[in-house]
Amino acid sequence: MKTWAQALAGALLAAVLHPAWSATPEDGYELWLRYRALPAANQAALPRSVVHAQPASATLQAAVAELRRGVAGLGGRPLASASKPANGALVLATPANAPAGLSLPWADLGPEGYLLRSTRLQGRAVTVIAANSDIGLLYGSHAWLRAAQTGVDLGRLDARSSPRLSLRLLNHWDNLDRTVERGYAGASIWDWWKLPDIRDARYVDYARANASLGINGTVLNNVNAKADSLTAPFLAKAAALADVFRPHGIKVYLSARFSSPAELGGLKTSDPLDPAVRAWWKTKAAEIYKVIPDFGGFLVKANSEGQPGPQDYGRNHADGANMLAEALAPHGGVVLWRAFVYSPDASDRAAQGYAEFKPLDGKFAPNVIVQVKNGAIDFQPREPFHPLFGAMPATPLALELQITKEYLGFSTHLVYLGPMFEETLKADTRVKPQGATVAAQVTAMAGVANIGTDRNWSGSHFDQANWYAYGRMAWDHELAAGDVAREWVQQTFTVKPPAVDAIVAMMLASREAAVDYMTPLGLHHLMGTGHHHGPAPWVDNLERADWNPVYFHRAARDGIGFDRSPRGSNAVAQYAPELAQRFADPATTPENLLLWFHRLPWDHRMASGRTLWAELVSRYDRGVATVGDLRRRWAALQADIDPQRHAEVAAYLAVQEAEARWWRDACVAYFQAVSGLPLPAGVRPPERSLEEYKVLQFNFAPGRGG
Ligand code: GCV
Repeated sequence: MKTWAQALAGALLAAVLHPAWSATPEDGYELWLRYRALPAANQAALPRSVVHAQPASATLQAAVAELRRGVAGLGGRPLASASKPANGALVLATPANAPAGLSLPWADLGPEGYLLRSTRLQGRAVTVIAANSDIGLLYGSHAWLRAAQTGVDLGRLDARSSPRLSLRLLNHWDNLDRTVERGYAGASIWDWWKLPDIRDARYVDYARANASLGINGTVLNNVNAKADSLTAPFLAKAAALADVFRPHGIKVYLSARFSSPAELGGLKTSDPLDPAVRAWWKTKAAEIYKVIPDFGGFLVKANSEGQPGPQDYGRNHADGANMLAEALAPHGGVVLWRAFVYSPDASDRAAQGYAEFKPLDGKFAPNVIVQVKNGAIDFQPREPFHPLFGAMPATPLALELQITKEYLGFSTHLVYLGPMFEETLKADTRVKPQGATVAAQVTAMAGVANIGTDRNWSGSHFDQANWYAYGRMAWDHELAAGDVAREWVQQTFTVKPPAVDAIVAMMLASREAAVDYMTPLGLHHLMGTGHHHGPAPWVDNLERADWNPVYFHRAARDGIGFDRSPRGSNAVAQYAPELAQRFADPATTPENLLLWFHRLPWDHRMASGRTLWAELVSRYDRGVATVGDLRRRWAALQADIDPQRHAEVAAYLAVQEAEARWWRDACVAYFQAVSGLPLPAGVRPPERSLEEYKVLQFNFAPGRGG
């Protein structure tokens, strides 16, 4: 297997020898805000002036600055501020400063929505960007620039968009020493040592990129939180970041360590029902709002994976969350309380979040939002949606997605997560006869960020697409993953239609490929201990049963899979009756979730006519074959992509193909050993013996849990 360095060196050498190398190198820093020159024919439609309110607020200034930057890049022309519309002008309008003669459906736009319309105003042909607020104008300006970059006819605009969710957040798992838990893109972008005095220019670009998607909040520090993040020096640093982000509509939040009253305040306890503890949090909240007047609130991981929480004092999650909510309420802050919990003695880890939280429905204060991961285990390549969605009608819920690819090949594997996000958002919980998607059950979304100090921000060029897709879908959950991929490619790589089609097709194939070569047919949690990279289905020696892959796949001579039907853990009963019934029977369970819900004999007959064993092997093979195909398709795009990024992606795809084979070979070797079955006819035997895969060791930084 080639190392990363060998693969990159090979690709760079190949690229140096290639004649197309005279093109300008790009390093990915600009993300999807590149604003490269439009074809001459499209440049004619670009404006020369922009009409806006004066004096402009900081947010309106950010909008105008972005438009200027965009028009300069797209058309090589300056964009002058004007007080009256000229032909071809952009007009930024709110009800307070709408030019005479402009009548618009303001009420439909809501507080953050925008409208783009080509129209005539005072006898001139103009484009109106309208909103009820300056932040709406900023979002509208980014939308106009997106339209310009993706080839939309700028002379015939008529679009309107408002977010359904009022909180669209990033969660950074960034530690105060600048390491990042599950981060694969360098160090934390928050340079805590230099803050608050030094405000890196990158913070502004971070805010611009997020505002372009509509992300409006960011949790700065890891949910495995240190109490120090709530001390005065760190609050000053967070306040400096809040100042940078504010014009772009982004509020700062902090992860709060539940035991802070004892750790920082010297109290004897952090019991949420203790009056001194409650008073401590109220004082702390007042201190925070003094330096960050628009502070968003706290994110809390409590009584999960060793973190402190209310259960340490015999209290429940609602007691803990409500205490914090009480402290934040006078200031308008919220508590995002995570439902990611599991204890060592549970018979089925997947059932535990529901078991602990469902009985608390309706018991949370109004400014508490319970934050639930998309699935009940932990960001696996495929999980059914978490049964808490739809099960807590009296509690606001946030959907937590993981943008960083902890279980999907880190940053070296090309895995576009748009289809996975779409799968969860559009999953029908069946809690209402007419249907009720997961998206309809939530009031907020949180994405675990994949951003770091790497020049390309996300550790790989294609991982930028996952940040992009998360933000776009948090704004509009009805977007299709393919459409989002298309606009990302057009802004990030090229607008040439055949190349765009080819890259979008690669992206759309990539997630299913990863499921196939890692955990097909509903298998889950087969990865290496701690670091979570690569296959280790044989692991059975960890201190907690539910950290071991063998706990999850239960493979033996007689079959494979986790029985969550009524004959097993009965976790299916946590879903609405219609789904519970569907998932209880292997015949009506979707095949891509079969072994999540059922333990079946190896000769179980699949829809393809193959046995389960033969189907499993064929899925592993299909995954590897698809990655090989991605590599070939990317190689054929060499003339369409700037050389630096083409070479870097090619090098990463080489790593991905080698690691897909590793996953496939190690898993096939292991499952063959436990099943005792011969390989299906014509199937390639694993390259190495099972023992060789088992002894591979990696010295990555240790992670938590299994
Ligand atoms: C922040 C998984 C990850 C942990 C992470 C945890 C969580 O267990 O492996 O690194 O911790 O999820 O979401 O809290």
